[in-house]
Amino acid sequence: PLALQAEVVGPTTPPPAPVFDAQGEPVFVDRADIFTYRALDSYNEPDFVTAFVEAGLLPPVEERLPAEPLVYSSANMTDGVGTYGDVMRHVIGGRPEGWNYIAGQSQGWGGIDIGLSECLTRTGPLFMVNPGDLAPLPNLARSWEWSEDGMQLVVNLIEGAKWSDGDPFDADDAMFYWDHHVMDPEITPLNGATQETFGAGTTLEKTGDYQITFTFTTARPEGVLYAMAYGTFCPGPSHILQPEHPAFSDNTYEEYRNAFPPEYLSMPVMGAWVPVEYRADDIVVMRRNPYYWKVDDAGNQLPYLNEMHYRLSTWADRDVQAVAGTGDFSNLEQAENYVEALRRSAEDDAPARLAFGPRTIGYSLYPNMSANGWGEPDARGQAIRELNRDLNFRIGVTQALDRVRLGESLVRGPFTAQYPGGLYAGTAYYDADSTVFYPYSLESARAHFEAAGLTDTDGNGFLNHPADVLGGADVQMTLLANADYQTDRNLAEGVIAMMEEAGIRVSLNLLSGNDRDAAMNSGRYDWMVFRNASELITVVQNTPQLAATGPRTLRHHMANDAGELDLLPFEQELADIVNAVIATNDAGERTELMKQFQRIYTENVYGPGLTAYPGALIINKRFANIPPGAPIFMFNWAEDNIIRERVFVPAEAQQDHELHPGTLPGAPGSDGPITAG
Ligand code: BQZ
Repeated sequence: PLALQAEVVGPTTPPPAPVFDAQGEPVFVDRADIFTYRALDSYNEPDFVTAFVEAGLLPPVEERLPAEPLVYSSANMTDGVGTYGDVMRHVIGGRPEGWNYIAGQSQGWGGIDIGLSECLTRTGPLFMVNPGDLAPLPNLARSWEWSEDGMQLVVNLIEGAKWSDGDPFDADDAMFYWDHHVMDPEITPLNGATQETFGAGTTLEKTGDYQITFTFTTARPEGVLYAMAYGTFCPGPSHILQPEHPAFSDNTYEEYRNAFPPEYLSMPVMGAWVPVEYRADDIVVMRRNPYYWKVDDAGNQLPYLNEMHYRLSTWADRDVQAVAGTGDFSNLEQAENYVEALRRSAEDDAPARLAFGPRTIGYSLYPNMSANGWGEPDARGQAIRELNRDLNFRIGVTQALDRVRLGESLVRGPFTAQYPGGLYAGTAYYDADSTVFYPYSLESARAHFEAAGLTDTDGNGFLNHPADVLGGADVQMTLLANADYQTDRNLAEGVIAMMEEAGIRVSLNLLSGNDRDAAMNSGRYDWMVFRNASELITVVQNTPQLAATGPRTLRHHMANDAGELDLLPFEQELADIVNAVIATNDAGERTELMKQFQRIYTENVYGPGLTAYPGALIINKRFANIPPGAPIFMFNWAEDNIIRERVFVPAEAQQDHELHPGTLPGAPGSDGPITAG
């Protein structure tokens, strides 16, 4: 043991990150400065939409809007009241599985589902809200009220709003989502809502045509307002979905999930644009929703943009096209593309604006922590999971990672920082003194592997299991990674090379985004490289996902088929801390709890960090009303943060990109967009 200790390099606090300042400050406001709900004297719509009204195909605009629509204040819009027309041309690397978001289907990401699925509250734009007023924005829920004892929350939905096909939106839509999706263990909506997302034991009831009421088991769990935001409380159109749901039909769950393939056009949505065209591996086109329930304070029905394109390409192509001006928008998030994107954007004739934000893009390496059958591992996989649960093994893994080299393999310069894992440096709840960092040291890694029982017994350069495990075979792990991103591949390859130097053989399991998500959610992996989500940035968004607070909340440790979780003592401690964070509304207490969380998380190498770096928003210069300082990722992605329904192109800058000018969505499931004539 003495000799071993001599080789061990002990933990420290994390090394300071290179300074990299964000290039744009948000204009901070209170939530009520952004919008209110109220009736205006009159409303406007694009002329071509009026033609539909005149042809008897649509009711007049004031009848399509709720009595009190959501009214954006032009004082909060960078460029003020907009004009109608033009298109935002997105390019994405994902592929739509279909439109059944609440049954778990992906629409291809890149802002499609964010735009289609309106949610009870909204958090993307909170990057610009004064810290003193920080709480979710109303959205489909226009107000809420806590009972005196805090055990209930009455939620008032907007009244008189309609789905894009004219069907009323009401409490039945919210209840269908809750009763037959959140509460149905056979279904997981996209983005993973489960019962625990809203607090274990929480119930929801319809208490009016436009009112629902939560009942909790703890007093005033304010985090539920964040759970009501994207992506965990975004109801689907019950009038279309319910007849296909297994509880109301002969369909299997699989048939229900797949009942609305991408070819099914004009799926009813509450979002600003409706899918009207789909060509596999080519494009999804959306047209304005004539029933959209938001307006500006001059009475113009939103959105300003008539059309949205989602070119089905690659994520890397999104950067290239946005910089070149053939696409309009990109979250610059793959660090390999930074130098070229920066160079071109700095030129005077660059078509697009590029602005870096805070360092909130980060990757971690997650061990599958379940040893009781989740994902049905074979004997080899089971042996790896038991190693994953050994702290010495995890310390060995983290100390085998040279994070400086990993970061530089993506991009040189001041972008990447060594990331120990857990909360990100520079975010509200981060505390450096509570963050444990195990420095890179191959000797130390080997010593820890040895302490975990691994030695190279056959002299082939790779460590072997002890004789009583798999007959003392070489340790052989697989690493799951998303094939759709160059950065995910590069990091995975870097990890594999570094593990090999430490004597651990790793093979790469690269899957396309949708397949990666399926493998991840069903626990079919040993380790995975994962781009982190908003809980590690904000703490308040997706809080239950910070630890195993329920059977299916923590990505790398979910329950087996019997619903059992085999949490280690430190995992239980983390779950208890996160539950305490959820239960308290005392800011000071939450800060203290999150320090404990960070210490236990990083000390135990729950998910070793790889690298963290800033992302940049690239938007074509013709667009107006882009709020300054919008981060590409914080409470949500920039597609939500910039409030696309308020974005417009000034008349003189408009271009000719509409593929279906003059049209509106047709009937649900029909052939495509229709004209008034
Ligand atoms: C942003 C985002 C909008 C999902 C997805 C994708 C999926 C994950 C994640 C990002 C893409 C873009 O991210 O990379 O910049 O446009 O869509 O949703 O990585 O595979 O499952 O969580 O949001």
